Amino acid sequence: SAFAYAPAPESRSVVDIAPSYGLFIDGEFAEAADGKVFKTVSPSTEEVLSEIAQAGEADVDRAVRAARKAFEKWSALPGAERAKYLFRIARIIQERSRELAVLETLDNGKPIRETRDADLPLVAAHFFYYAGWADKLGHAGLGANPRPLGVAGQVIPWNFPLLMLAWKIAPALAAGNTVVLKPAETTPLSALFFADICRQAGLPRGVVNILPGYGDAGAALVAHPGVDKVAFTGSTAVGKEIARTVAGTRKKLTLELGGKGANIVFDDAPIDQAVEGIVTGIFFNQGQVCCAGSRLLVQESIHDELLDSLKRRLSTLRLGDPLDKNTDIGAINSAEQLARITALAEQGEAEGAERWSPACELPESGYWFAPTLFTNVTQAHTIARDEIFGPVLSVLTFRTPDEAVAKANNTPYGLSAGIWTEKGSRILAVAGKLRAGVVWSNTFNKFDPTSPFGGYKESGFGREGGRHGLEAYLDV
Ligand code: TXE
Repeated sequence: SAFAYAPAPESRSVVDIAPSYGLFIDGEFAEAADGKVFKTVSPSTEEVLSEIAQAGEADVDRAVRAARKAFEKWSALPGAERAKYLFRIARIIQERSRELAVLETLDNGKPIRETRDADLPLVAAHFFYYAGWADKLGHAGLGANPRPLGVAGQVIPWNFPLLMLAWKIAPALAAGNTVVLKPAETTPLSALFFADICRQAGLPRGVVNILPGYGDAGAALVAHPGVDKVAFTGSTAVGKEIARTVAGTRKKLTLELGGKGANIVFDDAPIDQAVEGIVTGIFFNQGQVCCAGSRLLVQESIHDELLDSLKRRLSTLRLGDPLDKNTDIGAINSAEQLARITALAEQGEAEGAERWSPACELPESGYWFAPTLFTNVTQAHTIARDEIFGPVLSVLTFRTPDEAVAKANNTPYGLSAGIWTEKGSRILAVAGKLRAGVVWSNTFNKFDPTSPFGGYKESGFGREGGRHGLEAYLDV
């Protein structure tokens, strides 16, 4: 990527993790008002990485007040001045990308190859991209004088901790809002390092506040009357709860929720390329991806050939130490997530689908799940309907393009889909009928800050990324 900054991280020693961290409020690290702390562990070893101050209601209140105060000055700055800070943050992220990639891998469990080659370059790219918009808001096609909303309360998940932070903070600041962000309880570290980067960049105090904590802190932030805009990425259940809280207030809301993406392979697709795309679609980040291609829809006539190739490819995947740059499959983020995946896979078996995994040894400590395929899956099976959020692929078949479209759309979700075919006309025809926020063709899980991302149906509403991502943070 053009945004990569010579990163070659494989050693833990490039990152210095302190034994404890505070909340980041009004430019200072501070203990929680009630003194509560929690531990963050490395999912690949269960080693405690650090002890983190745990935000409660009083801390949320203090952070929102700090953000309100900062909003007066931040929103009044010329866009070009805000851009300077965002460009500075983007450059520091590049300079510290080795350290941040190792940190993210330790706290999340995902392979260093991914944090190094995908997460970190994309994080920097988002800050560069939105820095470029800060002085051009009047030219975004949103009207002559778009205005920031105020204080944004942002709650993010653990699957792409720093990237989800970038998706939320970069457009918010570019548009002139200030931010209170709550990272997920299992992955608070990269957000706290980001707080340090804000200080390094000289960002005025109170513009960004980081509150590690649990769902109760997220709920308090969403409900706080001093918050003007709520942005959430996470489970559909919590998203619905947040929508209920926000209903009847003046707050604006964007939600990015779950998915059950279909990867559709037609009989004329180049099989080897499709196999790579299927693997990327469901095993990238151990399948803990909202837009994962978790349902494979394969045209009946090539089912056996494709499955043979796929199984051969899965047998070459390397599972293990996420800091090893040869690792393909890292650890599952938490014991809770592992239990969820395990239960759904067991249900798949109980309902009669055929389970297969390549021979692979799981490490003794940490949270691990072998890459898993289910064949003989029908649309009635739970594993064909529920988001598993793990390295588990459900294989279904179809005969005609119309049947493929009907099956792909037969889900309450609508976040992503993939099409594999040599026929350009078929790509256009099928893509036009899919109810999904992103449709990839002959590739999967490709991201770019210039492209809007978001869901149809129960996958949420609003878009993040691109010019459309600005709209969520502006009154026009
Ligand atoms: O999500 P939660 P969990 C899906 C995926 C996964 C399932 C559960 O299917 O298996 O959700 O994951 C905060 N008010 N996705 O339990 O609880 C929480 O502290 C406000 C899809 O981890 O939604 C964390 O910061 N905030 C997904 C964030 O919400 C609350 C990414 C997400 O946690 C809250 C993650 C509340 N009442 C999970 N309760 C995606 N779309 O990519 C919790 N939180």
